[in-house]
Amino acid sequence: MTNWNEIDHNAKKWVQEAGELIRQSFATTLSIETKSNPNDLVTNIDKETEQFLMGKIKEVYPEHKILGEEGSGHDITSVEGIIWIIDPIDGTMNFIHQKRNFAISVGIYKDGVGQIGLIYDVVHNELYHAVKGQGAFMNDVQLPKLKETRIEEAIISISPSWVTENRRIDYRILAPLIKRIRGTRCFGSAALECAFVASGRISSYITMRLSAWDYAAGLVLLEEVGAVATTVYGEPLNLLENSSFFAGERNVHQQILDEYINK
Ligand code: 2AM
Ligand code: CA
Ligand code: CA
Ligand code: CA
Repeated sequence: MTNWNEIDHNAKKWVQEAGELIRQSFATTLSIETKSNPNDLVTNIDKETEQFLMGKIKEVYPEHKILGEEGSGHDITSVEGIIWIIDPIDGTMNFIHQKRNFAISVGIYKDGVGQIGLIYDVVHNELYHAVKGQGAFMNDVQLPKLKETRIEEAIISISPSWVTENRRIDYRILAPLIKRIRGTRCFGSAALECAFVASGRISSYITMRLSAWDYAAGLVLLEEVGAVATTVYGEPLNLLENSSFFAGERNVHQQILDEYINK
């Protein structure tokens, strides 16, 4: 039998230790490299944080699989078994330029179903945490189920990239929605944006480009507060494929699909 309480306890401890290492790194000089394009960045701290977490997991749970943005498990082809899905620093550009608005994200899945989600806002020392069936929490204070929101009152997190000309979506689809809602935000960390939807700080988060490590932890939080997450077209998410991502309070999510995206 899997001891989920023990896994949860260890995961929380390791994420907090990793956060302390990141805080200590503020005093050092970062080594910065680019990945797929000049704005797609990675630092030595991203890599070291993933290595730190991987080392802990492998030592205690050698039978678990690990999928991490900075190199672990990119050859995984099945979601069978227990998989730790890790983004060591989500919001690397913010980490480099702002030293805030980034998070460590760890989702733990069994046979493709999210069991534990941890999103640690390292600088604010805010730990978002959810266990399937047991609710979602921020620093151990339970997050209430989301209240029904109307489009007119919605604050939506979206990058201006998706409402100006771009390669992934016709900007005329979402631009009219942006005019109708109460306001937009763009935080630049998918994990934090998921945590903000789950904690009711924003009503929805829409992006055209995410991988499993960006949202794996967020999904567990979102489900525990009754929110919904799909691709931008309302399709189920697939942990093994990159896709668009659309999370929101249930009512707003449905209304946006019906009135803007799939109309
Ligand atoms: P990252 O910082 O871990 O790379 C930025 O808008 C958000 O999108 C971040 O959560 C970022 O994660 C994620 N993202 C996903 N794919 C990206 C890409 N190719 N380039 C930059 N950010 C990306
Ligand atoms: Ca990245
Ligand atoms: Ca990420
Ligand atoms: Ca990252």
